[in-house]
Amino acid sequence: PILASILAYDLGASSGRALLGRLTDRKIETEELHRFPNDPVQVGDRLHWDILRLYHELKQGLLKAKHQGVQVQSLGIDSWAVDFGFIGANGELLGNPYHYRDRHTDGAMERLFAELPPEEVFGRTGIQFLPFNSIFQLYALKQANHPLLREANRFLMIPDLLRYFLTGEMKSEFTNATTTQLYNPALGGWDTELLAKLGLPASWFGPIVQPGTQVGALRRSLTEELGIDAIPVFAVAEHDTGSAVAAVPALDRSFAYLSCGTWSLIGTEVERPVIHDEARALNFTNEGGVDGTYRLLKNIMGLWILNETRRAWERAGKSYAFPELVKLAGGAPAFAAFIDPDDEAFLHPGDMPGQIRRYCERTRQRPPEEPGAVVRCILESLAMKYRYILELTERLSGQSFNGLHMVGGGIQNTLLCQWSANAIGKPVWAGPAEGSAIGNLVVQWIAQGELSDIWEARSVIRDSFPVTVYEPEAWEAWDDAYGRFLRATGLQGT
Ligand code: ADP
Ligand code: LRH
Repeated sequence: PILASILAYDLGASSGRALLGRLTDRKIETEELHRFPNDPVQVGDRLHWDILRLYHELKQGLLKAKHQGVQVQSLGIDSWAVDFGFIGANGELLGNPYHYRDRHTDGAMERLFAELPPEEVFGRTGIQFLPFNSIFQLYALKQANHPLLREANRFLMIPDLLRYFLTGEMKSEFTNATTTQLYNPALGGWDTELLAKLGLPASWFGPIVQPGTQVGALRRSLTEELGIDAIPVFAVAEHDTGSAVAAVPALDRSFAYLSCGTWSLIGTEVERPVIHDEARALNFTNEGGVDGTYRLLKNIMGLWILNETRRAWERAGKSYAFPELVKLAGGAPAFAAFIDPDDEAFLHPGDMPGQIRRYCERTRQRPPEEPGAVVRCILESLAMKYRYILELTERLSGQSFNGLHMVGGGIQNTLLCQWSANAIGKPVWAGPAEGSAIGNLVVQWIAQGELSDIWEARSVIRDSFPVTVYEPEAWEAWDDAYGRFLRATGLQGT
């Protein structure tokens, strides 16, 4: 039988997947159609995304659907934020998009601030300062007099670019556009004054569409290549964090979330951006969401540190599966050493165990030696930083949360979920793991009138996917250790 489904492509910094979704009687069923690694490629000093390979994997997803006899009714793509490609006058992609962890942006933020004060940039955009935001990437390219800029005609974020490959239509999607730090929520569009001040042509930045807008269909050359029918293509919340938060199965309108993948993003949903001195001083962001919402949140370096540590051990010939690492951490001594996961030492790829060792030496702590102790240090430090940022979110939003929703692949790390509950002293509600892909699906269903709005979608998600509850344990020990975490990392108590 031909099964009618919709398709969500979710591209994370670790892996990409294609999920099929069906909605019947207010129940969502999903099926993983295709999963593939997203390995960046280092060429000389530069780190790139393998964008054509990713496009190839999108096509593999379409072929798998065809071979399974699935009739795909629509599709959407979400991915990590901030990165982009340029299209030239002939309509072709110029060069290979850079990875946001490439070092070409080192120092660019500070140099830009010498020309344009941070107060102005934050006041216009409401976006936190991360050294790799598109604004700083573009500034770095400009300062380097990069040849790309001479030929560039249009600027497209990664999902916009892949959607362009699929359909031939160039449109910028709102949620991801906000992450460039070139979008002005008060103006409701690209900040052309800011672009002018930076010497960036406004003509590069095309029309912006809201999540849930159909933007064409698969182009003829592609349907002929694959031997399939034209499928309508939707702009969803193309920023993966926007899609993940759309899928948080909250019942209460006041809720806190932790989107837990390669990054950890903690915050709350707000009706309008929170742009004032305190938000800037705390470096909180206001990223665009679905249905006109914003995400008041902060980035935490997240499981990247664990993933990169695991890769370093693998290079040294010792391979560990994630569950094995979690088990080793569980057996290591508690609260032996802490890192601030957001120290810039942990941003770039490289020898992560070495960076952790050097951080501990710098902060007069005994560095963890055994793999279990290293992983324990990473996971406990993440849990402590979650408490720190959750408390700041409460302060800034004037709310008090009675628990934390966790979504994303990181919830498979049950120890991290339990320790997060312990650190915050409140329950953690974990699920769904495929938050971004499910958020991608529901935005398509809302657009097609199958769901009325984001709140109906959240209640359907709640009824369709299991949520694991982690009750806090050992509060006194964790609270006491939190004081030591603050002292070791030099973070100020809230
Ligand atoms: P992204 O979307 O950023 O690529 P995901 O949301 O897919 O990330 O989360 C992937 C992360 O989840 C991995 O990097 C890893 O740290 C963690 N993870 C994946 N599988 C497991 C597992 N079986 N046990 C513990 N952690 C896991
Ligand atoms: C998470 C994410 C996050 C961004 C980062 C670049 O995947 O999109 O929201 O800050 O990647």
